[in-house]
Amino acid sequence: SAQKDYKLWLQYEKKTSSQIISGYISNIKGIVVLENTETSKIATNELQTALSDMLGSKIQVTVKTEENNTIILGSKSVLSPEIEKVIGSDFDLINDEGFIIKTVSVKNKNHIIITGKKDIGVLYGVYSFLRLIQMNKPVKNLRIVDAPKTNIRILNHWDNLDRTVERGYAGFSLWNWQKLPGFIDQRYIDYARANASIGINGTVLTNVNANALILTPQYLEKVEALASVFRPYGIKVYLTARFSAPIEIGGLKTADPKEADVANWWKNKAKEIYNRIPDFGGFLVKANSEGQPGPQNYGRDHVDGANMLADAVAPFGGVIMWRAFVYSEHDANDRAKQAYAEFVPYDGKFKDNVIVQVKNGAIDFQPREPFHPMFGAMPKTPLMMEFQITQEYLGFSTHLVFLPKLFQEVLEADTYQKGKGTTVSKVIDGSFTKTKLTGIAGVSNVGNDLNWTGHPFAQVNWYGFGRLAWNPNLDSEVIADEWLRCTFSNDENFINPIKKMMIESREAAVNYMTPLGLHHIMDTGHHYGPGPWVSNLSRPEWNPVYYHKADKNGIGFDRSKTGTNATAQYAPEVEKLFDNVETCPEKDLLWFHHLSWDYKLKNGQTLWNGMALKYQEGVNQVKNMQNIWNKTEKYVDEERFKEVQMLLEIQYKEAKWWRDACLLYFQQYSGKELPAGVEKPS
Ligand code: GCW
Repeated sequence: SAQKDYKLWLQYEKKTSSQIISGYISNIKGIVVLENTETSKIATNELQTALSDMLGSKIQVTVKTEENNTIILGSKSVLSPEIEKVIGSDFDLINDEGFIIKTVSVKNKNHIIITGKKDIGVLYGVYSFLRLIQMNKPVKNLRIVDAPKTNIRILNHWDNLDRTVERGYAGFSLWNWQKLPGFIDQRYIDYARANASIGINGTVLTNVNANALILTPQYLEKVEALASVFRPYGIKVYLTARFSAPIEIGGLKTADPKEADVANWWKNKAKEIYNRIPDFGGFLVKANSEGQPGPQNYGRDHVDGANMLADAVAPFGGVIMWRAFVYSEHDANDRAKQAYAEFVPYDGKFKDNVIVQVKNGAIDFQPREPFHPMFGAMPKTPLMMEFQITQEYLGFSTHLVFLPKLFQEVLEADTYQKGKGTTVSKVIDGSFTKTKLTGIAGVSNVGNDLNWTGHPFAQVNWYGFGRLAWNPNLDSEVIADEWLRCTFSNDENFINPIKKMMIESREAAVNYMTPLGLHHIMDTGHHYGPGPWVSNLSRPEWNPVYYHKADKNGIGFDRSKTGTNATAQYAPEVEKLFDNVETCPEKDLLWFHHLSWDYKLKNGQTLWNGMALKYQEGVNQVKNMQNIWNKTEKYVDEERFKEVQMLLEIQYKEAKWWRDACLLYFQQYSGKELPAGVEKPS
């Protein structure tokens, strides 16, 4: 039912095996709660209702610590000395958001302790414990010690105040500004709960392109109401700061960051916000990017702008997330090089509470991009990752594409900036920069659709983002496994094929959209479907032809030293790897090289034939996904089964559309026949 879709990965389905139930019940006779904070109440309620639902009988909450086989909930400061002693040095292994789940024996009684340094750790521990039960895992002799590896684990909503969502494909914005602050939609609470269950601890409510109105008292009152809902779930609210706000809502003549009036305006604005929201997270800023205002309008630079804002929020512990997504039409040579060129010289110049937010690749959330060369190139500056969870270039919420696979590929990439093993994840978790501020942002795919994300399988992209933000080293296969069990079923006959389908889905999308390093060949504006022929846009670097550069001699963007030399922005080892067409991974081939149609691929095929076969492979993979899904009817509720079935049918049709459109278009240049095995366009 629609309700199932709504419940996301928190289904808490009743166990059907009485053996499994009695196994759990023997270890869980009741819940003992040691503290009474808002967060602790949420943890208790979640644990009690989830256990009662899954085990089919009410698990009681008591205060009697002397009973046997209870779960004891409480943060470090409220534990009895005996319990604190048995937890012992495990507390040294976690930070303030971490948790410990441990089976202990105290005065001859067994307990499962769920604790942390703070009550939020207890809440995270409860979700982790419930996940074990959701997955039918044993809860005997537990010792789980876990803590997030990044500080800021945040969703970026590209939500406008009129409730449209830029690049949002799941309905309108969740935030009902008109009814706030008086009306608290249950959905806000459910949103907070879903985020807390995967460790997300921040949310930017407004679009990076949004206007400045959100910073006026009328709106701040509404923001305050949302912040109060989210607070006990460990979630801080952040806002976008439009750089020209002092002019638009402040009545000033300028937004020059070096003007005292401007700096003061921001200081007062920060004070006003913190008066309402003492734990306000800070600002996210898109400046001098795609026409947005910024310090460069006044002859100042990113450092001037970011540091001025940083000073305004610093007294309150706020941070500035300053985006590095910049490119200019005045440098049409290679857009991929511009952010690095502009930002790397600023290394070490930003204030301590500034973190620079960098997209995973240098162009724009393409189905595949090599990792952004800024990662590892600014050792004295905290950099945070910006992933896109919403599928702007990956089939919106119509195509099934499992993004944790993409995220993992980027996080595992080796920058070599401090020798082998300097992976992007080590830049992100701060072990490379040794900076205190760390973070991962995900552009949210959530809207007011009944199922939150449009496609039932797009829920896993939200889930997986949160899990990877918590632990950037997590394997995407583990994420798929967890999510499937918590969302659908523990039946191996379902899990195994569907997991495989999910894991392959990302490569399938790359194959039928942009194989072999092709990129940015989607249609204009909406970015849906193929458009490699588009060449008439006002800015050269918006045109797909700028990226594929196909002509009768070949195809691809030469970013090697014979071309734009973008490869020189990477560490020498990586530069060499990408620069040499022999060693450049074939998945990135046309990103870095312009090659003749007869160029021989590793498998002996010509580039033209190999490309055509990749497009066909993508189509075949989607067909295969359909076959796999069609066999799952008996494991899935009818509604979700049918939804996914219909969506896969559209995806199949559109995979063929991509294949046919791209191959017919490129064929004009290659002048070659399609190889055997590639279906003729119908
Ligand atoms: O991905 C592109 C999008 C814009 C977006 C911009 C950005 C929010 O097409 O819609 O604007 O990037 O990230 O700033």
